[in-house]
Amino acid sequence: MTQQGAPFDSNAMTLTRFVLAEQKKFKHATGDLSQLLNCIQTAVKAVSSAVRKAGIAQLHGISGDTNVQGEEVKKLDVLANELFVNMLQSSYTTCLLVSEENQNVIEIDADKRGKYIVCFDPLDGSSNIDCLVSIGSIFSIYRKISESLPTIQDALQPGNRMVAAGYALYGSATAMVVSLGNGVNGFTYDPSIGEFILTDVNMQVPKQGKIYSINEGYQYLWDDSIKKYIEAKKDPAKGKPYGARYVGSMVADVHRTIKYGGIFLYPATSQSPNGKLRLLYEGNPMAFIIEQAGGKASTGKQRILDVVPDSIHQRTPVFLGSANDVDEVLSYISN
Ligand code: P6P
Repeated sequence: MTQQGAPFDSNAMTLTRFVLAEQKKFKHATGDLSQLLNCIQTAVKAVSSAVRKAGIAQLHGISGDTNVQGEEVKKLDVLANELFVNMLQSSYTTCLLVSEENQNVIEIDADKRGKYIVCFDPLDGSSNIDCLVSIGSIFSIYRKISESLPTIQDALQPGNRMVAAGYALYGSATAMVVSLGNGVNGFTYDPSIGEFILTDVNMQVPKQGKIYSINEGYQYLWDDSIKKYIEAKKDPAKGKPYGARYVGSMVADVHRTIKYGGIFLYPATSQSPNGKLRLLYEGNPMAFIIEQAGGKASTGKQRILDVVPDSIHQRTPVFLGSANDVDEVLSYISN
């Protein structure tokens, strides 16, 4: 009787193996970054499990913060944040954390302190949870630069000092896309073995796309240059119009942009002069990944990774994706 189903790959390249192999390329590597990334991986696996149970939680009459047995049920974004903070702290590799969920930096206890700073959004797009639209987690990693105890300045480094970045996408499958500064690779979660398997080797953003991604509901609040650019995508002087795609979860919109090309825009508006997206745990990590994949990421005035942050929750306009498409929108902005 032959075995049914797909053959079992006894040598699958897991994210864990990939990170260790990357570590071996650097003879002075201590293994701390590998340890940190594996702890992030554990947090993502736990968040993925919680996200996929969310719908069932609703069905079982869980409303508000207690279930039918009267037990406390945490909101998914609160739970995701706790998972990330606990996994990062217990990695013994971090000294300072910046979370979208915490007003202030999180200082790691002295006995667990390491050399890395992690800025993260534990559950980005959480407004989409109840309608089961894809959501994600985003993280970026920096080395401590202060001589002794970590300070807020360690958390306010420009993105061009980033060591690594990645995101998890809780979509039709759970995926992780990671860059250690040497290209971008995508991994898909295989629940049967509990590992992320390498599925997208050396991801590259197409140089030119055919999709634009922006929330058109704010059209009347945009600068005229953005209005003209979007109009030109819809009614080009020559060639075909672009397609419009907007999920409303940055991770989903950016992932599609990497895979298919095109441009994701979250510009400033007359009501939000710095846009909506946060620099430290949305703009910077996504800019790092996009650039590592051959694309571009701009605030409209400068490279996102060159912005020197003033505060940990500051916002930034975002124009990222295919290099030619970003260059084109910048040509409209500068005119
Ligand atoms: P809007 C989700 O709330 C988020 O932070 C990003 O994931 C997403 O790109 C953006 O906001 C969507 O914002 O204003 O279009 O709903």
